[in-house]
Amino acid sequence: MNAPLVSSAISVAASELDLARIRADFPILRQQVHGKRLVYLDNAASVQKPRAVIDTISTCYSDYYANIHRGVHLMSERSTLAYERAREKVRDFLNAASVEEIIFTRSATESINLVASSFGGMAFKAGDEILITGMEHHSNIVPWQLLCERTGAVLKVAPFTDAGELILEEYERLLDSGRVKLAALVHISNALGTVNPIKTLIELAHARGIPVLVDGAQAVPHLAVDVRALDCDFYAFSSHKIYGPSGVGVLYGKKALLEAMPPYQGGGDMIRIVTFEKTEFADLPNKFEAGTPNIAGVIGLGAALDWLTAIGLDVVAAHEHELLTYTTAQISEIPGLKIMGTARDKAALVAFTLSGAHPHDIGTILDREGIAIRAGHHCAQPVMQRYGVPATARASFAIYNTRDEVDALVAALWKVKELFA
Ligand code: C6P
Repeated sequence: MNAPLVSSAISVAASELDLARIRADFPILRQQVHGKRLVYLDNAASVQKPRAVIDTISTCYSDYYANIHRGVHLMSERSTLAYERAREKVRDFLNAASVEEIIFTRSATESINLVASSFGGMAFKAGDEILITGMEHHSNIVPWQLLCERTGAVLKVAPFTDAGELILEEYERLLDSGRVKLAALVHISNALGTVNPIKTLIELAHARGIPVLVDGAQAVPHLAVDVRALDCDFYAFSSHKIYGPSGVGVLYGKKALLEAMPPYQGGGDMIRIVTFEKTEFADLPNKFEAGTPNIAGVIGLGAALDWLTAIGLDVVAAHEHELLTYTTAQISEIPGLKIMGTARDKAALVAFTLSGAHPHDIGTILDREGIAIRAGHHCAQPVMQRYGVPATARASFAIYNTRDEVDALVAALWKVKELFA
């Protein structure tokens, strides 16, 4: 089998961030949009893909693709090997104890739905509570509401301050009801950028015997996550936000919990023996991977993790933090611009409103300048309701963004300001 292609950015030393070389790894960044260079600041929605990932997926399809875990032929063996190697990469990336604890899904959304359906169906009865926070993405709200409808359980919501920080006393008070069966918490808010003190939140729940699911969709691309150090029970994320392809997600779960849980879906590849009377299920992790998965996508995620790890998440975090500080200072000068989410610990995104200009108008005008941002409710409508706004504009950063691009964003925002003055 061909070794996964390794990009030039892999050789970037942790101490010296060579942005030009990193950017050269992303073919899409060479494009012009409306005659302007593309400034891609919609990374929290989905990040662009480095050449290493694109080539790995292409090589999979052109050199060794077949269905996995089934064939006795060479192509199937090669695909299976590459797929399971990617699982080991994810295990290593999260520092999970075993590959049995790494389940591939379609997305962070599906990972959370898996837990809500399987663990939720097993552990909840009428009157039990699920504790979430007020800053959750819809993916960590709606699956629990569906569970509540099925079981009669009740959804509880921990509030946060105007700055976007969880109120710990309120969180503890809600944990103390004696009825909470699971806390499901976002690690980094996609609407505010808040980095929650997740280790403390997990410890507080565990002190009361409550397991914790962490929605890490916005966290894994920006900071190192060690599931054993966190001691979380479940951790969910999507490949497409961490430089991998879309259509792949990860669910980490503690082995004992996953073993106790019933399958989420039934079908091929998740069984040991099937008769019309009864089915015996496969061991972990296959028990939760029914049907043919996104084989090339999973292998592509493995390449993305190699690429990112070679740069180093400490380097990524330092660079993105610098961009965040610079952006915050620059856009705060614009009269009428209000940043939503000013937590002390913030990841690399800035959500804002500008008086007189609807966020969608801001997004459209910026697009004409070649700048891609997201405008809307960011699938976090309760956060918008918390601040009494229908939507915000949001610029979010990745490792390849530059101060230059922030300058372009700021100049364009001044233009918007003048236009709507
Ligand atoms: N947030 C954003 O623009 P999926 O769609 O399953 O890959 O990820 C869902 C998800 C879950 N949790 C958080 C905190 C998220 O930010 C997201 C996706 C994107 O903010 C798309 S709405």
